[in-house]
Amino acid sequence: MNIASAEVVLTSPSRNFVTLKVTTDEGVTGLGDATLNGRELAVATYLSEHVVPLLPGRDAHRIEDTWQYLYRGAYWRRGPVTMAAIAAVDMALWDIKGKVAGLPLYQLLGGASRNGLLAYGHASGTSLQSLSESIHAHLERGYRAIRVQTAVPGINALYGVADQPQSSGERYDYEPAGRGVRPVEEDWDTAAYLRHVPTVFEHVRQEFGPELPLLHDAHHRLRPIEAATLGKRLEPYDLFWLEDCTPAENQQGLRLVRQHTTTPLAIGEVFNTGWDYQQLISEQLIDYVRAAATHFGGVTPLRKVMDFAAAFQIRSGFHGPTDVSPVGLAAQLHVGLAIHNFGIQEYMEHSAATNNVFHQSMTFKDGYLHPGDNPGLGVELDEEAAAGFSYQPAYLPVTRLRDGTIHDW
Ligand code: KDG
Ligand code: MG
Repeated sequence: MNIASAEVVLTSPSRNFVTLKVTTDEGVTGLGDATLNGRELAVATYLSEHVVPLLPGRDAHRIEDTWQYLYRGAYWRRGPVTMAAIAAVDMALWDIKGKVAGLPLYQLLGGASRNGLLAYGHASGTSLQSLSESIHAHLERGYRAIRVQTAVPGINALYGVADQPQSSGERYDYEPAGRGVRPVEEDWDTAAYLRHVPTVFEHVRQEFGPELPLLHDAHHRLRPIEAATLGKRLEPYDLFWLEDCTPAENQQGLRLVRQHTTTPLAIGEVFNTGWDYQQLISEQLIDYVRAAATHFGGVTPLRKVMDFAAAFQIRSGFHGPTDVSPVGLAAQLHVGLAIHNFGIQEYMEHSAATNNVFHQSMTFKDGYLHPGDNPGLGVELDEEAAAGFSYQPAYLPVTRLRDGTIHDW
């Protein structure tokens, strides 16, 4: 069975998504996610100009061979644009293989290692009161693990904090960042953040008790010594993880963080290959792998990095914000269900408009996700609905310090 054609679908039902649809000469179709938030058109062009023309006539079953062909054949290696494009092809071919076999993808990866995937939701608040309401709302929706982000006195606008107070049952999406041709600008003050965050966790632990798994995302804002300080200050509150405490490029900086704190660390949502994890995993500098199938070259390398991580007792915590499409989310749910070293799965619920474009077999019940048992990935694209939403430029914010210096967002 050969690939007959492939097409790139751009749609924007409340945010932008880049999807690849691959069709075989037997009429089987597969979907892949290539969404790269803020750089969608770069991936769409990479796919349509440099990848789609190479696919017709290739054996649709030779997934590893096609992956290596696209990766090594480009000569230029790695990078988010290339790896998101390769991811889309990889996912689409796994989707096709599952449909041909009549099996959900997780069965092809070795079958389920558990009944469902523990998911964490995003609670946030501009005050302790609204944070508390947000946590309660998430618990009522079934979540059994909660990411906690709050406004910080002295910082005007902050990632991960919903502007509006959340009433029970209301879904929120702190992204997309304002649509427009330029990113908005936000501010940052490390000292204010380091002072405030431990007081928030003290309050949350007092109110919600010791058992609820709590997570926090530092979003690449800290230097190693600052991250070590935060990790130490958070130890009394027993976090499930502290995420992206430093910028990902400085891998050896994590040694310093590790020397000072036992707060578990999760890193890597911006990584795009297993090589980015080489030092972090082999030196046991992290506890959770944050990669997303979409930005990491697809199902094939995600499975490989998790097998490498398993030897070091490092577990998964795949990146699952709404800028990963339902197709990309499904891909990592199948991997998470199959691998032994699953840890937790991030879950930001997609909007109703997105769910009308991408029909999913995935379920969320009592705090656990399951990819469903439809053959392949279990996601179908409603192309007519997708065509109703055209691409709109949208960017993540940029951050400046008080003196105007650009900081990590
Ligand atoms: O596109 C950027 C988002 O994916 C990112 O800000 C979300 O940090 C994030 C997370 O942990 O979900
Ligand atoms: Mg994050």
